Amino acid sequence: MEIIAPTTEQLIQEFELKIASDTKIEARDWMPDAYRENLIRQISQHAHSEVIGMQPEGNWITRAPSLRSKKILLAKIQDEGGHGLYLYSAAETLGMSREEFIALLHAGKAKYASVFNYPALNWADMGAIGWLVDGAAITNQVSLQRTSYGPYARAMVRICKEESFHQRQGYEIMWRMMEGTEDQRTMAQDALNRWWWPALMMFGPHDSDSTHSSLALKWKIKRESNDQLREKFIQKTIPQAELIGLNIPDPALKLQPDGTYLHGEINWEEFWAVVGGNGPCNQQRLDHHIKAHADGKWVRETAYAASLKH
Ligand code: BYC
Repeated sequence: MEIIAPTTEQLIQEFELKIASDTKIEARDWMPDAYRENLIRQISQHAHSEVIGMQPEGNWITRAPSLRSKKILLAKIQDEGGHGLYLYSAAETLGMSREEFIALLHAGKAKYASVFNYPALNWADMGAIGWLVDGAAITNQVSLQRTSYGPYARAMVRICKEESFHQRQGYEIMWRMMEGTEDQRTMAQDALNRWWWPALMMFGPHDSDSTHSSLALKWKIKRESNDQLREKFIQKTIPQAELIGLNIPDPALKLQPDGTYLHGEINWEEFWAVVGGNGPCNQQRLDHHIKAHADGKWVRETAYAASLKH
């Protein structure tokens, strides 16, 4: 019996039907090139963010104020490395290798979240990063658990469970500092002042300036838009700050009769400068990754040689 290959129109129709019925697209399924390319870009950049994001906190492991806080911070940073691994693996199912992703990162062609190009100056920053940066990340990633690409959606489920622990450990640091001395309260407020706006920038440009959103939303790669997710994060985080006596560093903040807050505008010039490679720590973060990758070459080679023996 002659097998007739489906036409491109039929393949597109089948793909669109799966998207419409919320059936996950799997690695071996046919998919439009633009869908594959957008996923490779977003997932690999997401993986880079997890791994580069280990640097600001990694710097504080040796200076944690107690054994308890050191153990928690170590576990948290190790989780971020694990998230990077799940995400590189999910991206590799789309036909590109980890080496290629890393080469693009080192060449400055692949992005990672702009927030990690700001310095972590003191212990209160560990609180602000966990509470705000992981808090923003979860808001986005809870939504991505329903992304249309199966391997990405499944990676998100585990990542979200771990991120929610990270958010709480950060909030606990802030809360303890707010219950401490005047100096500790000042440090906590200062950390919030420095991390609030970069955390809001994690959600990306306004929907009207977002290049990839319309296709990503149509194909359910993204389930909510940049502005919708940012708004969710702002509205849930302000009461958390108020509960422990912190002030959100936004003079335009105003409580509305319906219980929601009006807020000010992000400095988009700063956002695009950091995204474009000109943030306070861009060069340092990339140089560190390049060095760590080169230093780890013998480990990769040894692991590969060992794998051939079995
Ligand atoms: N930073 O069309 P748009 C973590 C770029 S880490 C830098 O809206 P998209 C953690 C964007 O890439 C979790 N670049 O893009 C780890 C695009 O440029 P390209 C991080 C940004 O993709 C350690 C251009 O601007 N989470 O939790 O539709 C310690 C136009 O943007 C940023 C994720 O990665 C930015 N903030 O939407 C602690 C979530 N925003 O690629 C914590 C997964 C935009 O054309 N990613 N750009 O050159 C996403 O959900 C989406 O990629 C974004 C952007 C919402 C970020």
